[in-house]
Amino acid sequence: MTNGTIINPLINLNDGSVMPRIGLGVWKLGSGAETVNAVRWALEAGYRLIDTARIYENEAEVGEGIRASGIPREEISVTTKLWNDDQGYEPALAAVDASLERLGLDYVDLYLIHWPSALFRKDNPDSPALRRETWRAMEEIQQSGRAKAIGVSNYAINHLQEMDTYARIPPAVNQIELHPFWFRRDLMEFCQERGIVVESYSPLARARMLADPRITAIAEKVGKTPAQVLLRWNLQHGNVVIPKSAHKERIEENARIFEFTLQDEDMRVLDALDEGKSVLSV
Ligand code: 1BO
Repeated sequence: MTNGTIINPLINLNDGSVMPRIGLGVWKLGSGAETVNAVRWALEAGYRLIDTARIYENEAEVGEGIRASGIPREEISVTTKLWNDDQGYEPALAAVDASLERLGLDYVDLYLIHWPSALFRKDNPDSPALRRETWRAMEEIQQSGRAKAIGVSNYAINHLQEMDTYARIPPAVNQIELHPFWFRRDLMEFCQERGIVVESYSPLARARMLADPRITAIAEKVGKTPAQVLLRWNLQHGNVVIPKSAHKERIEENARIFEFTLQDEDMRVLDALDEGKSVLSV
């Protein structure tokens, strides 16, 4: 697909639908004009995937940005996520309706369980039964057409294995923190072997890491920015990326990652940056 200023290829999901290889993530973008503008700029630049969540408190602004862009709804892939205190069958069904209402949309393209644990439920925060009940609701949400595809986020291998015991529909996507400083190759390959698309959030790690000399050296060699190199690394591992930015130029820069290739030796240098843990403070 060619839109705006970027070429934006699609990836096939295991349910027969597709999603763009790059999207705008709006985690930590503020409510109000910051998110509305970022969404509009991204869509004008050719992005066709916007990733939000109930907990980001900007679903309404995402909907506003989509409408302000003038781009037909059916050309845009919208993801939102169910927050931890909405886990469970009935709460999950109510949560998707509330998210759709805030977005001002009839359906989302992808609905995700944000975390495997109902972290804020004091009664039973890590309950396989609760995960099963939530997924039962997710399957109903997909069948009712309120979400075209369903998936999970922050699921580890054991959570995905557990799903084999109860899921009638497998997750289409596992959205996880993934970048060279937290490579998670085992989890990535486990998902890929099962046809679950890995969608990398925070693919640019932290700003200070963009200045790492091992990254800047590759960036200079290929004539791209460190951010473009990190995003390209993720793409070449087969993943979808959803970098966040509130800046128009940065949003456009982040999307120009389809017209160059990292050589195997550069990929190996980046693979070796793995520190084995999250670099974020959630
Ligand atoms: C708490 C939000 C993590 C990224 O979606």
